[in-house]
Amino acid sequence: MRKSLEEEESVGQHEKKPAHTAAGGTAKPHAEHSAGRAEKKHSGHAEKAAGTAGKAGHEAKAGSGAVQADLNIGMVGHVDHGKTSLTFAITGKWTDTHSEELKRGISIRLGYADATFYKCEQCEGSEAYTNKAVCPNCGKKATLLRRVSFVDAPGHETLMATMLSGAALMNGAILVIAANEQCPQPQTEEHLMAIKIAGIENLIVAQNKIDLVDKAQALENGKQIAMLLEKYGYKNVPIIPIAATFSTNLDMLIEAIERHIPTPHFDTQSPLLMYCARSFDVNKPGTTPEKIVGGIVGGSIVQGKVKVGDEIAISPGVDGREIKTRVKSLSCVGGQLQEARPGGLVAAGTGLDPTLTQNDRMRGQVITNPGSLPQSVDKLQLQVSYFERLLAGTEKKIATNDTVVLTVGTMSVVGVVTGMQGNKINISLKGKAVVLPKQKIAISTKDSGRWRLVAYAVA
Ligand SMILES: Nc1nc2c(ncn2[C@@H]2O[C@H](COP(=O)(O)OP(=O)(O)OP(=O)(O)O)[C@@H](O)[C@H]2O)c(=O)[nH]1
Ligand SMILES: [Mg+2]
Ligand SMILES: [Zn+2]
Repeated sequence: MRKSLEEEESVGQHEKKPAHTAAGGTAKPHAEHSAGRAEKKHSGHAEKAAGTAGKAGHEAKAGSGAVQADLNIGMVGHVDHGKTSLTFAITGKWTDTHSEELKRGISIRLGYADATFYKCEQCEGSEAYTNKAVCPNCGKKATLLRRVSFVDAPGHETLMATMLSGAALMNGAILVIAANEQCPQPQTEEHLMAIKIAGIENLIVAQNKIDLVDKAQALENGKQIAMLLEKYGYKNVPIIPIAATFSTNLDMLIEAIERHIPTPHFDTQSPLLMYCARSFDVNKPGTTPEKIVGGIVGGSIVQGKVKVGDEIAISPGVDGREIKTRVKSLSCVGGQLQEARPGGLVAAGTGLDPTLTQNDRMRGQVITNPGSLPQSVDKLQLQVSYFERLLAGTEKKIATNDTVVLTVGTMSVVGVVTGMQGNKINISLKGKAVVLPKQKIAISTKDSGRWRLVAYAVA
């Protein structure tokens, strides 16, 4: 099994700055909430294993009425700009749970958390939008709008492969941009490129950390944001000023999500197509063989449906061979499901040897009904299109013999350029990938020791 890019990458040594405080800022909206935040942050640990499938079967009795989220919204943007803080403000879950993440203060893996949005019929304007069942303004019962899964991407430059993989699951995105820094920062732009490639049209900018800037700085930053959006062809994108750690303007953001990121119309009739973004083994060391639970694969269904008991094929599989297994359980954040549909994150318990699913080893795999997919390939010919960045670097074009990383769906696969004619390049992959017709492929090359997204191609 090929090593995931992430295993090859190491998170940089950059020590993350300690939490900024509102002390240095001008406005200090809702500063009184900050104490509670620190507390809640720790309660996040308890939810650790939970994730999407997590405690499959523990908290969820069969038929417990678990509701799968309607769609996934990505949290993207430069390192430290507040993606995880905003995910927490919206969902109440701190998604950095791994010891490395807590130690370094940066996100390393994709984080997952669900929120339910409501609208109060008594209140007007943005104030009517909330993530609470009871309106915080007037105390009346609010009407449920929908359930949303958030995919919290890491912003560190070495973790682009992880971010790209997450982008394949996103139906819309929130680009988090810190107002107290020049815009764009490198990953602000790179993440925007990535969601563009992933075909994400519905975008909102959360202009974060407004507690740390004055009005003039906020306006200047807003202009820079508008220029960036224009460059990538994003029109009518709402820019919502927020302070994630104080939940400032959270209602405005929820309103923007409800208005600008509609639930897509999913195709549930075609054969199953699910992208695996992570996988794990829920057995504790020393579990007796008869109690061992099969490997769990988590991700999102992009078309079709799956039921408990269905036979599934996992491609490209292990060592280039497709794997077939049966779905033993299905779950979402809220508990067990009998059937899963496109939209919010789900996890499937399978009959796989759990060692195969340890530590996200199945990330990038495509899950389908057996026989419904094109064969996986190890050679590709691609017509590439390059990006021209606002932040001009020493951009170099792809050349013969270059090593590249292709991201296809949630799969990152290393390849070597074996030949080229103009922008048409031939690539030999170090492994296999499932490439669907017209699928967009992100191409990264190594530049001064790190992978940079430079181009894309349409299969
Ligand atoms: N003052 C202030 N600080 C904030 C705000 N939002 C986030 N921060 C702080 O900024 C730092 C980074 O926040 P995170 O939420 O971890 O940022 P991130 O974008 O998830 O970072 P990566 O996942 O590593 O890319 C933390 O110390 C937060 O407390 C805000 O609105 N105001
Ligand atoms: Mg984070
Ligand atoms: Zn109300």
